[in-house]
Amino acid sequence: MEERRKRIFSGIQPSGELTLGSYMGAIRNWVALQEEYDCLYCIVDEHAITVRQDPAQLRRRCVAQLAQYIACGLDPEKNIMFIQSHVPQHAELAWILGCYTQFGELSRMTQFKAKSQQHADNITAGLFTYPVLMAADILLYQADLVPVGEDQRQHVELTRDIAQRFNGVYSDTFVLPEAFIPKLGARIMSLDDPTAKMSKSVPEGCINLMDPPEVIMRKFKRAVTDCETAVKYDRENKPGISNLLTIYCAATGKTLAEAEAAFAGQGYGVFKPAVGEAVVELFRPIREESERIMGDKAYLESVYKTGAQRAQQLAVRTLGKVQRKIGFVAR
Ligand code: ATP
Ligand code: LTN
Repeated sequence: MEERRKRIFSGIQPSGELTLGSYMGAIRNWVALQEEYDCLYCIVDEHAITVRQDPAQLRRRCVAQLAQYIACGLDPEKNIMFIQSHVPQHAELAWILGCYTQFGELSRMTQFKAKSQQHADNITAGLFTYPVLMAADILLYQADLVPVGEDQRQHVELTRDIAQRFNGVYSDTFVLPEAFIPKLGARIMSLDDPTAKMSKSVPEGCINLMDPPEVIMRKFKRAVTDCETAVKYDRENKPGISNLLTIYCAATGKTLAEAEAAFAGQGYGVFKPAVGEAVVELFRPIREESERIMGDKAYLESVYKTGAQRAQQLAVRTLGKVQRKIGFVAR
């Protein structure tokens, strides 16, 4: 029998512009993995509405994000690329899995704690159960690997726990997924505050994939660092410079030792613009290609419609199996 190729699922919320963080932590690996795996790459609009979104912006960002995925090098022929809300099985499975998830487990999620502080006036049930929807995304497609940044590790672990629990009660149903986290760039820090994660919902200190070169250069020149001069990696004592070194190495393919040697004795005035230039060159073709693709709305529509159809074919199988196992009457 032909062996099934390993499957990958990942997604990003259209809750803001794609950032250097999401590129280094996630998308770069998606591109690298597309040759060897069967991949589904999603735009998770249902996750985005766990905090308030402007409807027109949300609609625009979903399509722009798809164009940016493609511009980053994801091939819609090789991968299934779609919008989460176009495949209703995600929400259906999430409801079921929510009945196999403990309140205590969700209360421990660090992203929930952080977001409920950020949105103290709007802590919704959706924000709380967000990780259950993420588990549904992953388990619906029997994904083996989930390429994400470090901040999502806890959610993937929870997904495993839910899957294992369900399998234990009803016999093997779900593949147990694993997080796939890059060695370099798994946690890019804010340029304004190198002790906080670079995050698209906090625009200060954030580099966007679509930022023009002069904006990228300005943000890097202003990046917060320490008041020494040596370009040396020391996460404890020099978090700003260490973050810039990580970005430089991830953008150029150099090792930390090579980068330190290249800037020995040169000071931050030379180093910071060099990091900016490396990122400008990395993003330039992506930005240009993305602008081109955005001009072809019919093409983008055909990609997300085909993607949703292909995804749904896989999703109905898992959902049907789950419904049977838990005792729902067949339709
Ligand atoms: P938000 O600010 O809305 O929480 P975000 O900027 O954290 O958004 P997400 O949509 O939550 O971005 O994340 C998209 C993907 O990029 C996830 O796999 C996440 O782990 C990864 N990622 C996000 N920020 C970073 C970062 N600073 N460094 C590395 N990976 C990141
Ligand atoms: N929670 C993720 C986005 C996300 C996701 C997923 C990632 C939603 N569903 C499934 C991987 C697999 C985040 O980036 N904040």
